[in-house]
Amino acid sequence: MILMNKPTVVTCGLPYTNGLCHLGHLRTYIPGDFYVRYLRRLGEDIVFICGSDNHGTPIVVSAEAEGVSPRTISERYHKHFDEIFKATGVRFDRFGMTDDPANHARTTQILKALIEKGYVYEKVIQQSYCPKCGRFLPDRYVEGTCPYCGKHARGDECDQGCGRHLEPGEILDPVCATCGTKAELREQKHYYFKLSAFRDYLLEYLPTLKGTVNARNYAIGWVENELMDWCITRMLDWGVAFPAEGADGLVCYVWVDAPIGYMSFTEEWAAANNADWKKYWMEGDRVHFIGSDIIYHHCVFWPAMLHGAGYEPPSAVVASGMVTIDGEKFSKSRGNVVWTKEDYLDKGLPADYLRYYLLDYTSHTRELDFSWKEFQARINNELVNTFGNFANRTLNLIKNKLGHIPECAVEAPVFEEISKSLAAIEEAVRAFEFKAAVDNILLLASYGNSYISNEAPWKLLKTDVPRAEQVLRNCLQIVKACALVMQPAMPDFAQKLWEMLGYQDTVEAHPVSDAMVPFENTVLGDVKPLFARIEDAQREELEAVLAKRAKEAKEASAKSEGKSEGKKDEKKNSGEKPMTEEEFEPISTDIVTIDDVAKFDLRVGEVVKCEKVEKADRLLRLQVDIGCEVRQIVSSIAKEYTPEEMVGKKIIVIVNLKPAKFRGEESNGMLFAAGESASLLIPLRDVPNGTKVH
Ligand code: B3M
Ligand code: ZN
Repeated sequence: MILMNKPTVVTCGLPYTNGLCHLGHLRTYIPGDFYVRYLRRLGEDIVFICGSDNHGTPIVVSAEAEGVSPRTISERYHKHFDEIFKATGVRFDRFGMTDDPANHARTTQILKALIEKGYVYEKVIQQSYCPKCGRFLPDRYVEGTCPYCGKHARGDECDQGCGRHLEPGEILDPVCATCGTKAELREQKHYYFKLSAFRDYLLEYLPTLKGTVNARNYAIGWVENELMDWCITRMLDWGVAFPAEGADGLVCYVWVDAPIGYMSFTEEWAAANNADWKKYWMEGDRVHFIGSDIIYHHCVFWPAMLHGAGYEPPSAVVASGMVTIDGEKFSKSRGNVVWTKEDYLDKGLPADYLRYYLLDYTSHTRELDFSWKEFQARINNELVNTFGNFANRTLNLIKNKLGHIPECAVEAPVFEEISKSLAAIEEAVRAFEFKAAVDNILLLASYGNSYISNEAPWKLLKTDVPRAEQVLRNCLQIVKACALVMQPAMPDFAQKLWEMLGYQDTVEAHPVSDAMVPFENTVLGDVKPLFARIEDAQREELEAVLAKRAKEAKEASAKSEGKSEGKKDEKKNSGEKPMTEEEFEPISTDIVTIDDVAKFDLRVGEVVKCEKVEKADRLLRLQVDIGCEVRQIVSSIAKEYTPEEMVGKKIIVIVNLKPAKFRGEESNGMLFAAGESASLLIPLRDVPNGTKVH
């Protein structure tokens, strides 16, 4: 948890300018924006910074493909992201470009400082060179095999295997990504950053790094295991020129100047607002919101660079889990993507619904699944039925039935409840538990909803008007509190509610603590339903867009591969073909300890009997001998295995799992299987039933 009273700069990872914004991006930005908005309403001094990441080979490759300059393509996508952020209420104080002069200047200054302090050295390395294209092959220009895990890898990242950053020259069997020619190795001079010299520093610093635990643990594990020096130059003519004598033609690696953007954009903001950027970077706190695939860059490279150049390292790194769509990995090539503009905003859906979904679906570090069905259910059940219902019932009764604002004082238990909510929300926000924060906002509305239902002021109005007034007075205070605390999550709806409450100013101008100030207006504004339902027909239309895109992508890929779908699946299941980028599920950053693993009591068991479960075409009922007893386990592998083929198999089972029922059948344990073909985990050598797996 960060308790701030210092000036704080909050940043979000910089989107590359070679693609459109999709929901995966917003998983980081919306919680970042929520955090900033909430803390500002607690009175904190925060500057919120982001920008676009313009350098690096992917952008050069896209620009070449389109026949435009990398600057042109960068400006186009920069504008796109800027517009999306404005439309989704993600309000950066500065949204800069890494190719702008301020970033060139600050990157040059930092590199010069590192060179001067002896943290940079020259080295001649063997670099891939394409004899056909007649050029060196930095990063995305080369493909080959990852030297660590053997999977297909691209350029500077093993993106289909272990996820490691790869240094120039490390990739095995390199081929030119443009023309497919086998690459030659040629000598080239590069500059290296002595990352290895920062091992002790990082091991001391990282345990103090705040933010989400996935970021800290992942980085510590990395530094403890290996810390290699880092090649920080590339032979390209797009990027920040490397400021060493004799470094002609070399620019710095994109991961050097990209995070420096956080700093240079703060400088740009400060220059335009007569503020002091150093106050934020040297004295205050720096909080970085990122996706969990770039933890390494933010928790290892970046603090070492900052420290080496004489700046303060990040105070907190907040890493969000990845997004899946309908349970499947996000994939542009498979059409499994929801574009923020085309699929969401252009359909007239309120940005606040998406903000709510992304904040409240699950905790920040976990994988977030998006489906239109779940989206509809959450909006209708939680926002419309609970929040909206409570606010509208209260305001309608006062405006249309009572006819005036009750004048009695709010009862103490109501203020106690509001006060408890304020404390719980603040604690959750400061601990980066955004789901818990939004849950607590909803809980306040739900408390109000139960209160109004139980007290039934519409009945009291006929029997006991003073009591009805008291109840409605209490409800009105809760509605006011709800509007104040919901604003950072759903700014547009909060403002609407605020105006219904009769306020003329913005809700944002008020600290959240005003929730404890008695409602002061003498008249209400226009009262209208706060939230609109998502109807089934609309959901079906939205689903159809996704389905159509996936179908088209499938057809296009079948066509380009010239194979029938059947054949393709067969191959995929046979294990001959390496996984594609889309098939590979990212390694979880949700780190567990040995103690967590030790909780799983895994045993070797033998299937002694196996039958199909009636009326459940996916389920098999297995009797498994685990040494001391025969256990019944129900497993959804009926499509992959016949009962006959299961009998006699030795498998691995977890035996201390809480029993569960499937289609009325008790299952007392679970077996393990890999992939879509449900390849069973079996012991390689024969061991007695009941043998423990360590
Ligand atoms: N441009 C995008 C990514 O890898 C990359 C982030 C830079 S943050 C300094 O997610
Ligand atoms: Zn790898």
